[in-house]
Amino acid sequence: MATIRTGAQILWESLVREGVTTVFGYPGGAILPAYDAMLEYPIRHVLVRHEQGATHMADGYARASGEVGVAVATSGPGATNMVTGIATAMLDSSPVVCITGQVGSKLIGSDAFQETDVTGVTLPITKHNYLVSDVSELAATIHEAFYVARSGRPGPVLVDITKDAQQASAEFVWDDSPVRLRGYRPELRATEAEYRQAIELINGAKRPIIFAGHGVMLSGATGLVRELAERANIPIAMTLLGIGGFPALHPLNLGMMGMHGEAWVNQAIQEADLLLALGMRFDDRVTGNIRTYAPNARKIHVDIDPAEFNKNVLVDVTMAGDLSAVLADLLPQVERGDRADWLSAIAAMKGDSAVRDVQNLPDSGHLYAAHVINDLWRMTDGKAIVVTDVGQHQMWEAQYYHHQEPRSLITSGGLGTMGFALPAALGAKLARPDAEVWVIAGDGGFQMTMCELATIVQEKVKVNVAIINNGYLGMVRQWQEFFYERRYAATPLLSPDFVKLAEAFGIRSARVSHRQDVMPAIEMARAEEGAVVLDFRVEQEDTVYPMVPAGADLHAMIRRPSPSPIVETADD
Ligand SMILES: Cc1cc2nc3c(=O)[nH]c(=O)nc-3n(C[C@H](O)[C@H](O)[C@H](O)COP(=O)(O)OP(=O)(O)OC[C@H]3O[C@@H](n4cnc5c(N)ncnc54)[C@H](O)[C@@H]3O)c2cc1C
Ligand SMILES: Cc1ncc(C[n+]2csc(CCOP(=O)(O)OP(=O)(O)O)c2C)c(N)n1
Ligand SMILES: [Mg+2]
Repeated sequence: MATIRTGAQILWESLVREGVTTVFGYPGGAILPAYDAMLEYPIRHVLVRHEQGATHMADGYARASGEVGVAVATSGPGATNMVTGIATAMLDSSPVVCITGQVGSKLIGSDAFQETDVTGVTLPITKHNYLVSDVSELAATIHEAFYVARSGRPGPVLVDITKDAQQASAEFVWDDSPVRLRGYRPELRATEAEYRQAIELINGAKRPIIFAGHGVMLSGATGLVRELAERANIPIAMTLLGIGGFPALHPLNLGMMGMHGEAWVNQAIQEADLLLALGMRFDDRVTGNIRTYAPNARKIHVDIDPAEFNKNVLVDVTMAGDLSAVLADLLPQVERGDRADWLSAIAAMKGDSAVRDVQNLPDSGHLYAAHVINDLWRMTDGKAIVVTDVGQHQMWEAQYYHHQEPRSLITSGGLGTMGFALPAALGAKLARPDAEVWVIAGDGGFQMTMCELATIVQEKVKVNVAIINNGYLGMVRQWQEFFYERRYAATPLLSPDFVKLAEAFGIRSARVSHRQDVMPAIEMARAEEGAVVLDFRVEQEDTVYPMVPAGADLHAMIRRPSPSPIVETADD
């Protein structure tokens, strides 16, 4: 017997069959039929305070769990508010499906109330998008949207559904057989010749480095990467988004590469004879000047998206395919290695780095962001999910929180979206309710999406928030310090009293200005049942070191002066 459903019911029926249990959204006229039908389905709807928050929550949910995150909005302003979140997911290959309502199909093109051509607007920032105006196509479109979002290189997909398609009825037919799309081949395989070349280069290399990128996590390849590194004794460096793909405290782990990477990592890259790049895309934050990048190294690039090959860096061997599949085939042919000379040469490159580390400076009583983050790392045993915002605090997090687990650092890398952290953390916590989740945000970025504190309270979500409050748009101030003669145009930042603000939301809060108060505050936050906001008043003009100026040679890093001058804090 035919099962007749409205489009609105078909939408939820299809989402449930795709395994969706939670959606993040905000209602409005063009999506009202869908919201009305939602009440009949086993779906948790999280009412956000701004649709940007919904997309970041869906993104955080996806990054924490590996499942597709779902965001819902109405037409026009609801949909356009999603744009930043969609672009954020696109640049970091995060699988998100956005559902938007659209005006009735007969009104399209008439500048109807709240009409925006959202498929047009989001065309360049989605992996794919759809406009559905025929109810009979809805179920198959949702199935296809999830397939596109999660297959191959993941990414955001938007499905815009006209109001009449939500209201009309059709037979519900669910076909969950594998989707085949003309021109879309996510299951590429490297050739035999490429395997042979790669093996020859790996086994013959004297100074190799493995690059672990975000693809390690997306592919679930952490175990295989570790096997490879340990078998061949090859040190590993990580991109920002690759952090967690290899245990931070493992002896072969070098740390982060690139603009704010460890000095010895960048130096080692410049001296390496082989780079084995796994699921990373040679972002400009990673390479610095391409012309002088890793001049002595042969390069092997493994990636699921062949569009990344030779895009930024010319390589010797390309290997298309899912990283886990490629490594599984490669591993048996990799010879056991020693490479003790190379490892000790890199150890020597560390030189006086420890002396320059803020952690090792004499305690002046001043509070540095590094202290806060390092204490948080120690107290959570490196096992929390940390969701960062964008700026100096983000880089210090990467340097001072030593992630042992995959998917435990969630951060906006490619788009660098301020305002990401708080909503993304809410999404991460709902995806992994048993995990301890911390937000590390700047005083600037926190203010961009702090309205989601209300969502956190309404949904009773336990996340802890550490605001690294330096009174500046710190990362921009740092660029002004280095490259604009300290002309601080529009970077000093007035903030509300974050403690009172949190209290207005019904959230417990505390201000911390001294180093000895950091741990007790973290302890308080961890013990509290509900969310907690901590306002850490840190050194105002501290700087992220090392820094490779944009476009400079990777080895031309600006280093922390040694010993570092201590400057005044906000409290002095
Ligand atoms: C203020 C700021 C400073 C920054 N500084 C640095 C820095 O110093 N160092 C740094 O590293 N980054 C830095 N970044 C981040 C940087 O901009 C990039 O986001 C980051 O380097 C990208 O890392 P990635 O290539 O590993 O990940 P992505 O950009 O997510 O790329 C992942 C790659 O993996 C591939 N992939 C996906 N799935 C699979 C699979 N199953 N199998 C194989 N391949 C797969 C994809 O096709 C893609 O090529 C900074 C960002 C900001 C905002
Ligand atoms: C939405 C958005 N607008 C502007 C920027 C440019 N930007 C990058 S870092 C930064 C400063 C961030 O300040 P804050 O949140 O206080 O963090 P801090 O650097 O001080 O740790 C700015 C303005 C951005 N990344 N995102
Ligand atoms: Mg700041």
